[in-house]
Amino acid sequence: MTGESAGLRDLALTEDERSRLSAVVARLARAGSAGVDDAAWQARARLDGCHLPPRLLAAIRGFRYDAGVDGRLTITNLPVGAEALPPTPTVPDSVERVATVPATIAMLVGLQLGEVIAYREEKHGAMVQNVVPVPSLATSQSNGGSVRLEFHTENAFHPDRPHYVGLLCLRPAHEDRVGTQVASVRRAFPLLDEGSRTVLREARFVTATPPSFRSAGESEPHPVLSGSEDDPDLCVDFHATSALDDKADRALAALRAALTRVRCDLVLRPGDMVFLDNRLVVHGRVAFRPRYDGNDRWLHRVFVHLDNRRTRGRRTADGAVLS
Ligand SMILES: O=C(O)CCC(=O)C(=O)O
Ligand SMILES: [Fe+2]
Repeated sequence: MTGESAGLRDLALTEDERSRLSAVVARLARAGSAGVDDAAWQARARLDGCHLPPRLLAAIRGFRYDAGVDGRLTITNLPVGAEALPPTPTVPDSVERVATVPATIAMLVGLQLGEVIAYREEKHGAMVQNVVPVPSLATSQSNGGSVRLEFHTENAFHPDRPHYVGLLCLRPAHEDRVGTQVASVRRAFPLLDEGSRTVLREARFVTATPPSFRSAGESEPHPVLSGSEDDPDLCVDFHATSALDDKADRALAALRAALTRVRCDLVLRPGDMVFLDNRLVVHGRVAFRPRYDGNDRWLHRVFVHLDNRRTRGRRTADGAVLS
């Protein structure tokens, strides 16, 4: 692993940088009001994003090269216009199709990291998705729930799961401590014994489709750790992944314990955006008590892929939605 020299892991925008970013957002808004799912809008945003503050572009580039030991990049002081937000949505599958200021920012930054993509089967294939508590989903293991959300690789069951997950905070939770929890395999791996490491590398696990996907199903048997011997990739969902035998089950429990030991709690504030490397970290969330009063916690989520060609066969008309 190349360590921290690869780039900034935490970037707080200065007031000048914030203004420069606002100017890019305003210019994009003047170009027309087509939504963030429109291919022409995305093409424009991809180019306009090249004018983001240089330090931000450098941090994104460094993160893409190597996501660091913690597998995440946090950007703060983004000009999301938190004072002018509508009430937090409370319905299932809510998305932001309009090029609002926060949706534009999530897209601009995501499009510099890679290609922003979505899944036809999830949240209507919208690029910018709302992470908000939903009354009918309160007890579900989904981002609309408010019970503790187990550590997971995003869309672990999916062969084309996102390389990165971006979460932009628009509105914080009522309770200050409500946070996304993140744990990096780069920190947890050294804590695993040799026996568990070996088992986790074998195709002795299956992962079910999450409730957010319209079609139910299960993956083929897969390993949880793959790639490099000493710096592996991780793919697991502690709610949806099951071991196919007892030994594999014990290895899964050891991994969960190791990830829990090294986890970090991130309390995102309005204007904070975190990108997680979905190959290196799992994420989850603490339980919280929503009020459904229009002032609940509200994040925008975007998924980012590298290598657009790899998924071309599953993207209609070379668009950004995977079937
Ligand atoms: O609410 C959060 O902080 C994370 C939820 C989540 O796992 C997701 O939206 O993918
Ligand atoms: Fe997630």
